Amino acid sequence: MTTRLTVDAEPYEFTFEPARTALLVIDMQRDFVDPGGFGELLGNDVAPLRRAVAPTRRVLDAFRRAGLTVVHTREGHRPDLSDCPPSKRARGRLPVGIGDKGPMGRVLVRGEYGHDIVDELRPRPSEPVIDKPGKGAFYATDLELVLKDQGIQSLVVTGVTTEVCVHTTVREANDRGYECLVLEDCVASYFPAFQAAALAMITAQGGIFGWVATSERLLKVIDGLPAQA
Ligand code: C5J
Repeated sequence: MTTRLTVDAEPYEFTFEPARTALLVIDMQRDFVDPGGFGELLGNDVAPLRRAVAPTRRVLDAFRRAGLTVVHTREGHRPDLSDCPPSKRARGRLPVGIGDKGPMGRVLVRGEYGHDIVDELRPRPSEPVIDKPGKGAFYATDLELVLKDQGIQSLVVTGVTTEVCVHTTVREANDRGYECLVLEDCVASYFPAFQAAALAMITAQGGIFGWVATSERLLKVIDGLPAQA
């Protein structure tokens, strides 16, 4: 029998089949979330992003306990920067920018300490990690193939930043037919006004890009699933 669950969400309830749902953890990398990373080099206070770590960990634990699919993403580039558009590297005119040596290694470069995911959300070996050169997790990656192979239809979306990589990915997913539930306390922006506007844009016009709920509302239903070994 197919299990379907319903979460109290905006603009109306979100219904999903757990076996066909993946938790997507977007770019919870030290470079965005921790002091000394790219986010701070851009002049941001990283505290609002750090606040998303604990609720995301609770959702991650619930998905793992129920044996559901988890996929992580990381934004970054090859060490030779051959997949980094010069326009992206030049933007911001930063004294220390993409590819340069920062306090946590070369900024947004794969294999560097800052590029990796924060310890609290470290992926398990069974959880795919999608390395992406852009903002959207579908662009120039095999995310769609990974999701298709696992029969995924719905995405529970967490990560940073809400108005940049989360939004771009939700828009890409929406155009590919995925149903997206964005967890408002598990996504974060350096800018409170952008956080509010980005979430409002998702649920406007009857949920033009998807649904929004708190992690507490989702956990209420996920925690009712039997634990897997
Ligand atoms: C940004 C991201 N903001 N992960 N990346 O450059 O949102």
